[in-house]
Amino acid sequence: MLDEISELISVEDFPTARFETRAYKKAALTIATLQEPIEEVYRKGGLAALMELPGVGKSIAAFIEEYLKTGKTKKYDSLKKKYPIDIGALTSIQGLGAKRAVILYKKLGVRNVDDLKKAIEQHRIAKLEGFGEKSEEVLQQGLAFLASGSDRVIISVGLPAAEDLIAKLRKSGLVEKALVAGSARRMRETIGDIDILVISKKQEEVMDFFTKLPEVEKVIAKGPTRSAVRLKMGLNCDIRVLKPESFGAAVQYFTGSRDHNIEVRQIAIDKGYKLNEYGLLDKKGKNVGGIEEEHIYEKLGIQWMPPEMREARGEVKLAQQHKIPRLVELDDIKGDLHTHTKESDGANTLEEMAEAAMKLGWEYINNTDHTKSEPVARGKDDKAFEGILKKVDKLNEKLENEGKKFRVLKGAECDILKDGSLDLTKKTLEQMDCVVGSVHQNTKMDEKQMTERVIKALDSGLVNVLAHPTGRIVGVREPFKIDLEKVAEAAERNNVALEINSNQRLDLSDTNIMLVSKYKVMFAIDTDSHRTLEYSLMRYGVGTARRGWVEKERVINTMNLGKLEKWLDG
Ligand code: DGT
Ligand code: CA
Ligand code: CA
Ligand code: ZN
Repeated sequence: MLDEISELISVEDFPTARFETRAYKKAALTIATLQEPIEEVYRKGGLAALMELPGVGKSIAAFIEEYLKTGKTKKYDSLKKKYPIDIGALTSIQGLGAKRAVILYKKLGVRNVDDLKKAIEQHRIAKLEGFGEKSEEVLQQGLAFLASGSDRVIISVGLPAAEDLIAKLRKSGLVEKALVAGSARRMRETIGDIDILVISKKQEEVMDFFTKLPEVEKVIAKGPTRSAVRLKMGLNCDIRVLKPESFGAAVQYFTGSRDHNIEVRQIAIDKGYKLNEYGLLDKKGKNVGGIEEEHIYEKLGIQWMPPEMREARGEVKLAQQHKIPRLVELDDIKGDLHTHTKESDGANTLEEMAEAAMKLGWEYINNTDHTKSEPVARGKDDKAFEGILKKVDKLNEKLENEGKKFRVLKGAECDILKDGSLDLTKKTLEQMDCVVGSVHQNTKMDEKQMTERVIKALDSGLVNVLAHPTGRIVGVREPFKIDLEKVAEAAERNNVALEINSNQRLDLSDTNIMLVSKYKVMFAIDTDSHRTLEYSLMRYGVGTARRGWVEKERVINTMNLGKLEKWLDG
């Protein structure tokens, strides 16, 4: 509600509209990142406790109180009366901000995504003043992207949901084994449905238990060995109860991918076996598969490989030659080179970010607040960075005095401007340990321009990591056009690591990682955390790296601090 209000006020022009837009946005962020529900905060401390929250003043505290007491607010209702539009959904479309959404409502009566679709089909946006053919095309693309992503969810939402279900099954005491298979086990960037496999002697009880879980919205099918449900979170979930002697074959089969399975099955046939989800059958029809999927691969004379590799991209051939690489693992990660604090658009202080990283056993983080061309993210100029760098020094001193083996590196997430220049002076950047360069704005250039822009920044010799190299956000924003091979060449030449962003971007993607891996380029797997809780996203960056066959030696933040510093200086 706070977010929607912020969007709607942003189109108003009363004197304090800009101020209020920011205030509501900030309060929304605060509440979204609270460690406990807002109801709790209010129950324990009333209005006063609300007002102690960062970014919550008197009027927003009153607003929250009104909402908690009555379930609605006058402010929201009156704004919705004035603009009866689905502002959240409309502004999630790439190329459509609140101002233009309101114009579309006033001129064409567009209230929601469906209306927008119709307006585009009828070519009404192309004819609208201030929009035109190009705008219509951009919106059409935005819509297409929304549609293609709408029935899949990002791995960082899908996998935890699957793991919660697994935990409940294990706790029920009804199953001997339970695991997640399918695309979630392969760490695919989006998940179409969750596949769960269990071994149990109590088939019917398992199915009763599972279909009655509070997460279940409706039961699609229910049988003794297989059920399918619709979860409230918006995904379907398949569950299969298996016999122990089939488990290995079933895990192999249902982990997929389909194309990988086709290649494996061919090998089985060539060796005189029959392979299906029930077992690996020899010529006499005897199941020689086993309880673990390793047995299946072993019997077929091919090396077991991590699920992330099973996409029919050459891994089966490699496994036949017993040349499966040792991929980077979450445990190899020693720190995070892209993190934000309250100083710009993050939710935690530098101390809190450092403290949380230490708890994970990391040796360092790089403090990378935004630069001035990102005013929405409260980006900082050279002068402000002077202060930030001093703060980092001070914190490091304190940590050292406390005998903690942890270091905060001095950095910035420095905008790469339209012409390829950097958003801070050389003098400032040279004082930093690790500069992360990012393209955030003017992304609608052609491929040649964008490639030149990024290469110019890398050739400056001032950048250490190129953040989210294609600018995409999964399910939200398509990648911009850029020649990644040329960028990789420049990165190799300049000793710049390419980022694998673990946040909602997952950028580089698995296939792009493979594309640039032809070059001797290094990677940095970062969380781009805007709050301590987001450190937990690291596993998805690692998963994406593994899907791109990345080995530990290629990832700079698997190095210990001393080695990393040498690399950054080199
Ligand atoms: P998703 O759900 O779209 O994110 O992707 P998956 O890979 O989880 O696909 P899903 O849920 O349809 O099926 C799970 C696994 O079962 C799949 O990865 C491989 C296996 N599988 C399903 N259908 C077939 C098939 O027709 N042939 C073969 N060989 N395997 C299949
Ligand atoms: Ca699936
Ligand atoms: Ca499935
Ligand atoms: Zn960032």
